[in-house]
Amino acid sequence: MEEKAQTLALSLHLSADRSSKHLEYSKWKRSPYKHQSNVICSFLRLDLLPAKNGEEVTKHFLQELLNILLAYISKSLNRSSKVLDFHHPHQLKEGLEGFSLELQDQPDNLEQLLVDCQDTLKYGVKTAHPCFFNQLSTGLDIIGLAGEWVTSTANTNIFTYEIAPVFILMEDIIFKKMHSIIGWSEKEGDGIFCPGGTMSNLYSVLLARYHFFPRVKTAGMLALPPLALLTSTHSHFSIKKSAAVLGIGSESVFLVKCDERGKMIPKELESSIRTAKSKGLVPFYVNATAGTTVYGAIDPLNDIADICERFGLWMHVDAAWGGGLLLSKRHRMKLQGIDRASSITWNPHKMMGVPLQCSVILVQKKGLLQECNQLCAEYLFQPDKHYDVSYDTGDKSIQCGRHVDIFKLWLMWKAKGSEGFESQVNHCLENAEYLYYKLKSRKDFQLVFQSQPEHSNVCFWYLPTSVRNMPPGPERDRELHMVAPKIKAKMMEEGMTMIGYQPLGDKVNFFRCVFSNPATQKEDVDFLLDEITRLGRELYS
Ligand code: ABU
Repeated sequence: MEEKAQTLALSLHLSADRSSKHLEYSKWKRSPYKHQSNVICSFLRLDLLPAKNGEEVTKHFLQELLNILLAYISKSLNRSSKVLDFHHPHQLKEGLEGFSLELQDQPDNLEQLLVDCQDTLKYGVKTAHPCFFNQLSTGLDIIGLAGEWVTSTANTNIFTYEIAPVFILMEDIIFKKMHSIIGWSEKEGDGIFCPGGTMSNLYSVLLARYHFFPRVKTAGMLALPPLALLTSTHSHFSIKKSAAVLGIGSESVFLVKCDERGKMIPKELESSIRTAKSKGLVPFYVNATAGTTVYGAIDPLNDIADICERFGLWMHVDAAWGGGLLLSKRHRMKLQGIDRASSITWNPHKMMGVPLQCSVILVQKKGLLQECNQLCAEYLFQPDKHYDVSYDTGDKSIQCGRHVDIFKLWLMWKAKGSEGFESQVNHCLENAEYLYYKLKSRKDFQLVFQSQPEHSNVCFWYLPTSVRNMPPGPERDRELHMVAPKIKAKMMEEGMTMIGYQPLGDKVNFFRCVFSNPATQKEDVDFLLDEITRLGRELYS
């Protein structure tokens, strides 16, 4: 509460008489007492622009908001502050220290709105914190944040050049850059920004299906034979989801076996293709993953491309997570063969640290996105406009309205150059290597697989002494399965760090640590291990 009072010391205060507010505000601005928090001003949303003389109040309100945001950012990066202040859903619903989620008929004043903004951040999770390891998207790039602010201020849609001229050209520039990084020729390549990797993967299935069966767009499912898709057992669930959404059916997705590191086995792919055919299905699409969600495994792209070529199949590469590695001379070799893909998902909001959300689907065949999705709505895409309407790119999308996700990426690229992204990626993988070698040397931890990770995912178990002393077998597995959830629960209650866990295949619950935050240093990795050990000892002593 004290913190709130300090941050809001200069903020707006409520008065009963709304008609005198502007006068009151200008008097308050000139007042020698303006730094005292007991000066009463009363302002509501209607006093902000576009209200007459609303500039001052608007400026003051936004400056106060900026102070709140700056305080939050500093706190997020302060290692001695918590990553989260956890409360159960019922506690937040009931309201905490005056923070209420309920909505009333009467408007709240601007001071209350500022307090609400502050509380929303307070009870959220500081994903920029150097000890937040829970998700693939972490960190907070200040230039990216500035980009998002500019984007929100511009508040435009990105379907036509006429309302988003600069953003549309920026998209074009970034797509060309990404195509050249992938290794596609200048004549090839297209793309569209999507709301997340799942949507990018959905596009890939949609495009592949249209490429082979263009009648599907108008005739629907009647134009299709029974189809089959192939993807690895470690791949993202969005491939199955896409099959379900597109009416192909999740049962038509064949899950191809992986090796112990989570990489698709090419021979198994071939055999799954033959199995699908023998069942009367028509395989048309293979998803290869460059950076699986849990292990960070990269499928053998060239081998998969050979098989796709031989069977005449569409090859998609889900590089939502791994795409960022292409920016590093040290690591890009791991994605050799990606240039042979027909389509690629790449999430700059993951490894490249662009603020959420920023995801693309890149397509090798120019024009396919447009052909597949265009419906030529006459109120948006008039062909007789006075400019080159090929820049009205919105009809490539399955959406109509789209958030502008390009600007923050473009601005970050300007600020860092490709070299800045490269060192960011290298730094994250160095952290992963550091953790890997630390774990290798410890008896109270066990790596899920022994070889060095290809990406920045490091998967491991914490072994309490009681578990360490048990012989391998189902009883030990049962015990070990409970360790990560118990530690995670206590970790969240205490709030100093955050890491994810999951079971996978025949492996019981294990921790997955991922690095994508440039703010994370080796001391944070040490802290994570110390915390897990401390919490583990407390729970299992
Ligand atoms: N598949 C999207 C994000 C997954 C993760 O952050 O763990």
